Amino acid sequence: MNKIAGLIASAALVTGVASAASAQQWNMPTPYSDGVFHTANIIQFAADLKAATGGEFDITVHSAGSLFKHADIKNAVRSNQVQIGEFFLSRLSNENAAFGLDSLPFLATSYDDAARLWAAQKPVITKLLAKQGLIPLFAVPWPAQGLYTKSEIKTVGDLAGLKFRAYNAALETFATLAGASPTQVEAPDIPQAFATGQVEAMITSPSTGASSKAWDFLSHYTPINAWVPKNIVVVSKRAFDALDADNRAALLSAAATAEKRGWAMSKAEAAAKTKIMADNGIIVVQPSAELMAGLKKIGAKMLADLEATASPEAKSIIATYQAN
Ligand code: PCA
Repeated sequence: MNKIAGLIASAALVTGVASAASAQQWNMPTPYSDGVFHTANIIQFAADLKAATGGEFDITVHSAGSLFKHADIKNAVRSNQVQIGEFFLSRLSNENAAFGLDSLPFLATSYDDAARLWAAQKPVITKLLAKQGLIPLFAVPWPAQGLYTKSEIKTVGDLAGLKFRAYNAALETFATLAGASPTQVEAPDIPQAFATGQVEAMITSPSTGASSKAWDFLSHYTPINAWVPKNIVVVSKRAFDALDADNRAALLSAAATAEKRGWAMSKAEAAAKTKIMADNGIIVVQPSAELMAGLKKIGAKMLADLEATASPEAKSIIATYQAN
């Protein structure tokens, strides 16, 4: 019996099976821990949906990669092992660069940029995901990505040789071009990776810095605001099409509310979580002009490389984004 069949069987034992025709019991794997605002937003999304449908539409959230590992969540939805799931959108850049543009260094660095980029990206990736039987429901950005180290970083040269935690291909390239040595580590595994010396520096949001208690294993945070990447929630088209009209409307309405709430939560996070880090002893250093110039040069090279080789879809998103 696979994990889902087991879950369904045990749920059926508890509830005594039969339910009204419109009752829906969905499972939703997510990658990040319960303390992370994305997860809190999704738990609220599930609660809103349940309340709006008088308890009929019930989504069980399986956070922190507990049901499916992050790398497997998209395919779990695609293959209808679960109806809905969340993942870090730019992880799909290996399928098409269109998915990865929100992680391209210094292309979109503010929430306004991120909103414009998402407006350009959404119609294109909606088409790409439709080919896989997936429908995007909503996307929520992380706060802008900053630099975490064990000493002050004054120039790109100071990053040379550092063992660097990465979470996707773009960050791996960025770290490599900065002379560092990247290793992929999932967010819930960050404390362990630093504790064992597997990594010694990272780029992530103040949210993840605080949720992984960065003060336990490093000392400096430099808000370079390098990009504003997003999580996306997708639903299987088959599961969506099987919903009755009321449940479908309730799902779309809860998703629209969650998207709005998620962006607002994200905007409140950067300052609040930077303060928590400072309160716990992290030294917050404003980046030097020299560091920013060096990092932006790497970003410009990555954009030029991408424009030389990218898919037509990715190019069209960049053109739309830069025209607006
Ligand atoms: N936190 C996640 C993705 C981006 C972010 O801010 C992570 O570090 O894995």
